[in-house]
Amino acid sequence: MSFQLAVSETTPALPKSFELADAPLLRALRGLPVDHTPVWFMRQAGRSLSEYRAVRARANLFEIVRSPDLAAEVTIAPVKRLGVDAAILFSDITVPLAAAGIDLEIVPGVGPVIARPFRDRRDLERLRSFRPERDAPYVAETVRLLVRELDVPLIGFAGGPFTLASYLIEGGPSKTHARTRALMYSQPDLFRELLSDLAAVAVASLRAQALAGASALQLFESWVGVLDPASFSRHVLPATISIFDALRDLDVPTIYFGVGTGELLSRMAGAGSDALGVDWRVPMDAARARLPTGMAVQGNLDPVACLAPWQVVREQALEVLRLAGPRGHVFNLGHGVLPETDPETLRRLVDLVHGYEHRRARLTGTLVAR
Ligand code: 1CP
Repeated sequence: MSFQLAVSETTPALPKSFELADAPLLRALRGLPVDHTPVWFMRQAGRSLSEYRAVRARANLFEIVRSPDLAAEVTIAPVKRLGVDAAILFSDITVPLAAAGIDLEIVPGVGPVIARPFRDRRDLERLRSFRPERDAPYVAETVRLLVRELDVPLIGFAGGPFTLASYLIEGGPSKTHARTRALMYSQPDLFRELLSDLAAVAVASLRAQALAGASALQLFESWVGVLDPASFSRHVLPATISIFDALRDLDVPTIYFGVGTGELLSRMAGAGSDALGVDWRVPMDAARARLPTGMAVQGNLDPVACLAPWQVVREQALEVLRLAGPRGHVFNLGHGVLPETDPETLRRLVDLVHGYEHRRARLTGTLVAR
C-alpha cells in the first residue's frame, strides 16, 4: 500500500470502552447472545429529522462536518429521539476526498459533484497525500466529543473503494456507473491502483476514528452491487481485503455494506469483516445461507416500507426478525432512511425490535412482540 500512517496511535479512553464492551450492538456484531436485538438506522441523522433540518438551515453539509459541536449535536439527536442502540458519526463518505484537496461539492437534491473527474494516473497524487490528522482533524475531535457524551457505541465509517472511485470517475451520482465499469474493463491496472489508493484513504480514516474512540466501523460500499461476481472478486475484493486486514489489530467490530449485493454476498464475506449489511432484496435466511455459519448480519427492512401504515411496517419488521434469528443480528433498514420518513415510525420500530422475543415467537408459532 502506498500510504504512510501519520495518525498518532494513542490508546482510546479505557473506562468508556470497558463499559461499552457489553453493548448489544457490539455483542451482536461478534455473534454473542444479547438480551434484545440491537437496532440503528443508516442515515438516522439525516433529513428525516427536524433537528437535522434546523442545523442544516444554518450550515451546509461540509460546514456541519467541520464543526465538531454541530456534527456532535446532529449525531446525538436521533439517539435521543429514537432510542437506537448506536450513534453513527455525522459525516459523509466524500469527506476524506474533499479533505485530500479534491474539488468536491455536495449539491442539494443531487449529491456529491466533482469539478474535475478522475481521468489518469496523475490524479492519484492527491489521494496519496491524505493524512486524517492533518487534513481532517475535526473528525477525530467530533468522535472524542461524542464518546464523552454518548452512552451507546459510536459507529465510525468510510466509503468503500469502488463507491468512492465511482464518484471520482463519474464526477457525480450515477445509475449505471458506466464510466467506472468501462475504466475497470479497459484499464484494469489503473483501476486497481485507484482502488488501492482509495483503500488506503479508507484505512487511514477508519483507524483515526477508532483511535479517537469509535466502537464499531462500517464500510459503505453502497454501489458495488452493479458488478458481476467475477469482476467484484477480480477488481474490488483485493483492495477490500486489505482494508479489513489493516483494521484487525484495533479489535473493533466491522460491518461491510452494499446495495443490491445478493449475488455478491458469499464473496463479500471473504473480505474479512465481522458482519455483512444486507439490503431488502434478500430475505435474511437466504442471506445467512450464503454466508459462513455464525457470521453476523445487519438489516434489512425496505426503507420504503417505513412510508406505509404502521401495521405493514410492523409485519415486515417482525418477518425480518424471524428470518434473521436471535444470534448475530443487528436490525437496520436495507438502505438509508428516506427523507420523507416519519421519525415516529422509526421510534416505534425501535420499541418493536427491543420488545421482540425470539423464543416466544417460536413457541407460539406466530409473530409475537411484547
Ligand atoms: O445536504 C444534505 O443534507 C444532503 C443529504 C446528505 C446527508 C444527510 C448527504 C449528501 N450526505 C449526508 C450525510 C451522510 N452520508 C451520513 C450521515 C448521516 C447518518 O447516517 O445518520 C452518512 C452515513 C453518509 C454516507 C453516504 N454518503 C453514502 C453511503 C450510504 C448510502 O446511503 O449508501 C453515500 C453513497 C453518500 C454519498 C452522498 N452524499 C449525499 C448524498 C445525497 C449522497 C448519495 C448520492 C447518490 O445517490 O449517489
